[in-house]
Amino acid sequence: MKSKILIIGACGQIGSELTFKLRELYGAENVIASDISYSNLDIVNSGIFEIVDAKNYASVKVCVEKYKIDTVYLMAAILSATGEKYPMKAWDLNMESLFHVLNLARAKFIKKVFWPSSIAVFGSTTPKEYTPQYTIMEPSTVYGITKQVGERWCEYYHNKYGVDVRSLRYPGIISWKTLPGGGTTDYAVEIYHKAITDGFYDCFLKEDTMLPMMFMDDAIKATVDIMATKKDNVKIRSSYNLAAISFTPKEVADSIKQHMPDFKMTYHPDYRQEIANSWPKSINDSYARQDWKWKHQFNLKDITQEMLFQLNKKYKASINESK
Ligand code: AKB
Repeated sequence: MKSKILIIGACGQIGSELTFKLRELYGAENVIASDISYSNLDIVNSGIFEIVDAKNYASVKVCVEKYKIDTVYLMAAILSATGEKYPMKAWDLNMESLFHVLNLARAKFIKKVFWPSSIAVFGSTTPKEYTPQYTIMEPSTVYGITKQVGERWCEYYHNKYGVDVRSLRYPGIISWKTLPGGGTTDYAVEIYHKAITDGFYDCFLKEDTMLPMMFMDDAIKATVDIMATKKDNVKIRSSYNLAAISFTPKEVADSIKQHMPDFKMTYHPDYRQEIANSWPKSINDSYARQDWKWKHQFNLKDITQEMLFQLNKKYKASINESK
């Protein structure tokens, strides 16, 4: 029997692309997209879509039972920057949604769970370069705290109740289809949009702020791969370090200038600088590479080329549509 998949938070940056990929791989009829509102019409109109409130156990359970779901990807979350503005909202959404899904797995309504963690689990006392899987973790953001606590609960549910939960510590994710919302690494997506629309970007981080980053295609591949691999290969049940590349805002600006020599960038660091300062500069993901053969593909040059190409097409198409 084919697996039935539910994506919670399917309208978001990663959830939307994951939905498209899983439909391509497992058939549109087997992948149910859900979110709290109809905020992404490309997703809403692309297949089965349900309104699901991730904070409400009954809302999630009704959908799981309706479609006989066996696998849940829980992508709904409040990210680092928004989390600092609304700490209790971030705590409530990020933790309640995780418990609902873990409890559904514990009660055997579902068999498998994917839950994203983040480099935000690390803090200013963590070694910054090539940050190891097992190290000091003292996150300073509410988002980071929810991810660290969530990791502990995932491991606990696996060890105590046999829940098959799998997780990745995503770095900043760069993509062109859906905008990210409320993260500290969002500058690395906004910069490409602004380069095309304004030829100029005012960055909220300092020019030399090095952070771990990854192109969306690589992030989706990692997610699909860890979920598809044999149970025994998943040796870490908290969350795996995951890495591709690291760069600074200045390095992205320089790579854009290779294609658009007149592109200009200014820097006005805001409260997000402090968050970025507390995160690693680069990540050691050797366990993922060893356990389930993770390998990234895209470097900064590839990413810039693809982002500018796809966004140019997208903006031209929307101008033509409005004529
Ligand atoms: C954020 O910036 O909050 C996220 C993340 C690194 O988890 N993109």
